[in-house]
Amino acid sequence: MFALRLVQGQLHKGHDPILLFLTLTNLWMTSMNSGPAPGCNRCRDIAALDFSFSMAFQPIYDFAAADVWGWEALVRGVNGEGAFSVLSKVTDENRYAFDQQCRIRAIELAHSLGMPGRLSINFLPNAVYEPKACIRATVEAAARVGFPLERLQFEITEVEEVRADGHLRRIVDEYRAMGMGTAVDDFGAGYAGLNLLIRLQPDVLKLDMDLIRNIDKDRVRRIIVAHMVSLARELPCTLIAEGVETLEEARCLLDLGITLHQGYLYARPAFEAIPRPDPTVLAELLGAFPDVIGLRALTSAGLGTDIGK
Ligand SMILES: [Ca+2]
Repeated sequence: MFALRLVQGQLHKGHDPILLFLTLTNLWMTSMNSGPAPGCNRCRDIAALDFSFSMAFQPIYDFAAADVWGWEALVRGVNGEGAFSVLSKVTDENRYAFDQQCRIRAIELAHSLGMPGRLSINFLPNAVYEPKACIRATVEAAARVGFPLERLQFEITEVEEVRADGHLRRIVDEYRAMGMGTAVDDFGAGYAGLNLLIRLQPDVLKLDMDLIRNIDKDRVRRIIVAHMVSLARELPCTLIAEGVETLEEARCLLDLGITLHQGYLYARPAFEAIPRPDPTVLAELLGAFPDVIGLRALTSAGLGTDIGK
């Protein structure tokens, strides 16, 4: 019903026909991908992981607040090896245990490092079967170390095929009710992002690095991202640009009104550490955009909409 209202809203408001086409395509794909939810048995059957791993953290900077907004936790080997060395060991059998251990490891590390802002954790949607039961270990880990649930965010992507039966939406609703945030990861990398946006109505959209790369030199990317800014304002939800690598890309994003940035330009992920963004880069950008501080982030309703949340 929400999706239908969204399409009606777009027609009514005369929105971008390309976006409308993509939305309709996604609705059709969603309707072709429905299926019954499996029962919740995995929670009682947690296999022990036969490998160890750790985490690196990368900051997300908030220009409107002139401060770090949060850090994304990224899987690493125990000696800092790349994510693939760990993810290649994840199977259907250990996926649930791995997802649980990722959350716990990220929360415990964030606490031990004295992380002051949000902790954003990548999430394996199909590793969660029954939202209330499967969040228990996460909530317990946060309570054990005193990490507030309101500072936790889960990033959802469609790397794996995601069930289209409302399962993910129930997870998002449960997490939201507990004060945690949800983000759609890699938004704009194919049609999957729109599918998730329609189904989940997340708090945050993370714009994929392919949209950000060379945005200053590419008119089409700028037009698409400008429309995403309008979309975020109307929904409403927060936009984060990920994969920002050059000052020119950062300036272009600030020009478009996107104030939350993540990428190598600011800081590379640091192994078992919470790096701060490069102060030279921040000084350069804040000097060029002095009015950005205090700008209202793209988080609140403003344009009047019948879409609803
Ligand atoms: Ca991510």
